[in-house]
Amino acid sequence: MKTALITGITGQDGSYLAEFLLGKGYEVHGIVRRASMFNRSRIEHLRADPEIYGKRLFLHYADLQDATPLRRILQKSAPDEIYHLAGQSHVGLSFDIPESTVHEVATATLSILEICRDLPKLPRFYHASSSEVFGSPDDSPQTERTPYRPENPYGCSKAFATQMVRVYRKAHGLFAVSGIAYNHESSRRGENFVTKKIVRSAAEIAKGGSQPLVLGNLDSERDWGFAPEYVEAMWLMLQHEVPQDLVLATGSPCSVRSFTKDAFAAAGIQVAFEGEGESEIGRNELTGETIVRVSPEFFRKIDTTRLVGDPQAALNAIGWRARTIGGDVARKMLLAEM
Ligand code: G4F
Repeated sequence: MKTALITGITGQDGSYLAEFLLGKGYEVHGIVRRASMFNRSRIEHLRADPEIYGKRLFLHYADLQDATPLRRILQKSAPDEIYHLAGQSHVGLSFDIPESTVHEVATATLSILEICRDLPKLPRFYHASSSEVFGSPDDSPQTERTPYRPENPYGCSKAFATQMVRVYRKAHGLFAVSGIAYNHESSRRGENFVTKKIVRSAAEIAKGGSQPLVLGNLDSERDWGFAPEYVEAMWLMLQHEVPQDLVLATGSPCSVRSFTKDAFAAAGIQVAFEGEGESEIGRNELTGETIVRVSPEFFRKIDTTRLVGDPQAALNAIGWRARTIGGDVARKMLLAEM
């Protein structure tokens, strides 16, 4: 039986990855941050299963910034594979809390790499990097060779961590890789990400709610995939014979406006957009009621308007391709929300 350790096991990706690895027969260790309120809803079904919890799934308390408990947990659990997914992941918020973003995303990754280097059995290490390392790139789609030019504190932290993974791979011989993942969503997505916000509002309005959905930049385009498919790519990257950083993307851009239309359509509501910029609104085609508004509150200080990744290298190296893309993600999320 292989042993895996997941940082960020209570998050969207961590919870899907835990299910995936348990399904493959792994013993899974997860690191959770202590808080006065439990925030483990995404893994509660695993914790409640007496055949799994305490037998093949173990949770350990540690803060990413405390190297000593992290070292102890890694020494004790002696994982074959580490999936490092934890850290502040909201791009907009990173402008307001840049220092803690850097500590959680950049410095914590370095600390774990340092601990790994000293372990008697070197684990394979997956780092959850992000398309945000590219900033506003000149190339489209972006590939593994696109230069890093991050434009927000989150992207800068991910760029540092991604480069460090490369340093530890080359200088210390660690099997350490970064998945440069584009947006991947699901019903387990946090509520302050735009896709979840859209499907939640579409479901509420479809059930008779009257509060309009208030969004920021509708023209922004992202490469939206489906999270459960991305955790399989993470695992495949660690099974590969050579360590290699890979872009994990669908290859298809989709605007916030288009995602919104698809989500509402799946709820049986056709939205017609009119106006421009901050005065743009979306009306219910049938009733004429305003159901989408734009507010400067949700615009970012700097926002990449178009991010789309080239999935070819991942297909060639690990045989992975995203199957659920853009509008299909909106439909799946809407159904789950309803
Ligand atoms: O859903 P978002 O907040 O995701 P974002 O910023 O692209 O980041 C996500 O994907 C990255 C991978 O590419 C991850 F690294 C990162 O951790 C995270 O998972 O925003 C998507 C787009 C942005 O352009 C944003 O400006 O939607 C635009 N947007 C428009 N209105 C909005 C809103 N974003 C949010 N969160 N809320 C809005 O009301």
